[in-house]
Formats: sequence, structure tokens, C-alpha cells
Amino acid sequence: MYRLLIGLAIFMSVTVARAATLPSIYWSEPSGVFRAGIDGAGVAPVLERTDIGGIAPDRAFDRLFLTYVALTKPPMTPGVVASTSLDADTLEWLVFYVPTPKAIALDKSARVMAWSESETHSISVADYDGGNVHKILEPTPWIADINGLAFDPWERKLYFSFVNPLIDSLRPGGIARMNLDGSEQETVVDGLVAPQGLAVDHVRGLVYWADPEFGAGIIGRASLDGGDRKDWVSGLGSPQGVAVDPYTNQIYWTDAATGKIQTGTSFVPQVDVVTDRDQPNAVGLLIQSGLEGDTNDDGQVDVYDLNDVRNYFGRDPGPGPGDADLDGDVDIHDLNAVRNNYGSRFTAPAELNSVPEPSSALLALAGMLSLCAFAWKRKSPTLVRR
Ligand SMILES: [Ca+2]
Ligand SMILES: [Ca+2]
Repeated sequence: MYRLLIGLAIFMSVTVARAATLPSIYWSEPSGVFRAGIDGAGVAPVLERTDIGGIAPDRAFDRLFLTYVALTKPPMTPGVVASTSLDADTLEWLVFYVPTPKAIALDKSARVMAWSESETHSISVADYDGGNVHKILEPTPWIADINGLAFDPWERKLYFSFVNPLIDSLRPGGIARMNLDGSEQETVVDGLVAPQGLAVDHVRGLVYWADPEFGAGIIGRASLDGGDRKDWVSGLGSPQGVAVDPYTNQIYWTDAATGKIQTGTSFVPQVDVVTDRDQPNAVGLLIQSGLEGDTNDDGQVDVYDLNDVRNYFGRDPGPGPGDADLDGDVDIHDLNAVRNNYGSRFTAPAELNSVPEPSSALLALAGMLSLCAFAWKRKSPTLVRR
């Protein structure tokens, strides 16, 4: 009985600790990876490493994936693709001798990671355990500086930002996409200056990018085929990473020049979340879709969720795959959650479906700003538009 109580106490403390960390923002700085609550509270270090390229948290798998340069050995700078606990430094190397890895993105249903390499200007993929490594974008003369990667789990496309060294222009950058096997490569956005981080809102069919431009950086946005493109936020210092929570329609970005992490919605496009940081760069979100039966947070209930429940049925309680109802275990209730909702997809609430622009939102929202203000304790809302 005593042992049972101890076990129960440990289980409950784990559950409470997990609940407190969701949702969270993770970001990289020159000294390591940090995290904070989605409102910026509780900033804490996760791991100390230098030369971090990209980060990508996976809530359901309970790991943070990252790339960094582990050994400097000219002329090659061998890096690693690694993962660590979401809460502490329990680093595990997954792929070794990667020449200067940069961005990383995850296919959270098939559990595949994709990363770009700065030295070879290529993109590779591997399974979450580091197996089955292969290149899906070979070096080509017209692609360099692949600084951003984002995966669309509904259309199953990998987006990447790049610069075309063959274009003699001040705007040689673009965004392209392809399948995870490297096929059907196409450019969707061009005419960018130096695109960095990317994020996909698969619920609304939008791609966001950070572009420092010439010292007056922007967060740009377009539909997934490149249409309806605009500078969504402008007048930033040096925006680097961008991340989107498609289930709340909240966009986050880092600004290395101002040391800030900021957030925006359709209505309040630029609000400080975390300030006084040292050159924040890559950013990722720890979020869940809230859709019943969606074990892996991709916003749909399908065979991947069913397989997770089957494969992890009865596993030890705690964070990990297959927990469809988020109560810390994998049992018959999780199986029923998947079965009852099989084939369903997350749909954005009606008020979030239309995405008004900051300027057109101004008039409509002049009266609502005071309403919003109390919800954002630290903000002084600033509308920025070119
Ligand atoms: Ca799912
Ligand atoms: Ca469960």
C-alpha cells in the first residue's frame, strides 16, 4: 500500500509538472536552448550548447530535436542531429558528422526529421532514432543558405527558404516546397532578401517567413501556393525564427537585434512576450491540437494516431506517445477517442477563419483593443505596417 501511494505521488507530480509546461515556447541563443510559458513567464534554460542551428519540439514524443556543431575540425565543421528531454539536458546524438547542420523540421506522424546543411546546401531526412539517413535535396548551383524548414502535415510537403546565388539582384531569396522523398520540387515565393525561419499554418493554408531584409526586417506571409503575399509585420530589427500555433492562430518570432520574442495575432500584430535575451534565433512551440483522438498534434485523427495507441498500449504512465486523451496513460479510453473521431480534422473557430490584415483590423478593432488589453499583461500593442 505504501509503495502504491509513493507511486501515485510520483505519477501525480509528473502529471502536474507536465501540465505546467504546456503550452511553451522554446528558442535558441548563442549559449543554448531556453524555454518559457506561452505568455513569456518562467524563462528557464533547457540545455547549454553553442552553434545551435535549429530546434523542433515534439510534445507527444516528449523530445526536443535540435542541430548543432559539436566539433570544429576545419575544413569541415561536423555537426550532429540530436534530441533531448523537453525539461532538461539529456542529450542523445542521433546523426553524426553532419557538415554544419542548420534548420530542422519534423513530420510528427511518420516520425521523420528533416534538416538542412549550410556547407553543402542540401537537405537530408532520417527517422526519429537516426536511422535511414538520406539526402532529399542534393546540392544544386541555384540553391544556397537553406535557413528555414517547415513541414505541412496535411499536404505532406516540406517547405524551405533559400537564396539563389545565380540571381544578380538584391532580392535573390525564395521559398520552395517538395515531398519528403524529394519529388515535385517547386518555388512558391521569390523576390525575398535573406529569408530565415519558416512556419506553416496548415489549418488556414498559410506560410510565414522571417526576413531581416536590410536592417528593417519583416515577417512575411502568403498562402501555401505563394499567392496573397504580404509583409505581415514590418519594422523589425533582425527577425530570425518564426513559429505558428495553428490551433490558436498565434504567431511567434525571434528578433536577434532587439533580443525579443514577440507574438502576433490577426488583431494585435506585435506584442513582446520575452525581452532582454541574447540574440534569440530558432524558435519552436510545444502545443497540442485539443482535437480528441489526435495523439500527435497534427490536427487530424488518422492511422498514425491509431497505430500510436496500439503500439504504446499499456505503457508506463507519464508523457509519451499514444495518449489521446492526455491523462498520462494509454488504455481503452485512448483507443475509443481515436475510434470515435477517426477521420476528423481540426477546424478553426469561425471568428478566426477570416484573417483580417492589421490595417483593416484597426478600424474594426479600435473598440476591441481595450477589451484585448487586459488579456495581455505586458504589452503595449504597436501596429506596424509599411
Ligand atoms: Ca494525428
Ligand atoms: Ca490516456
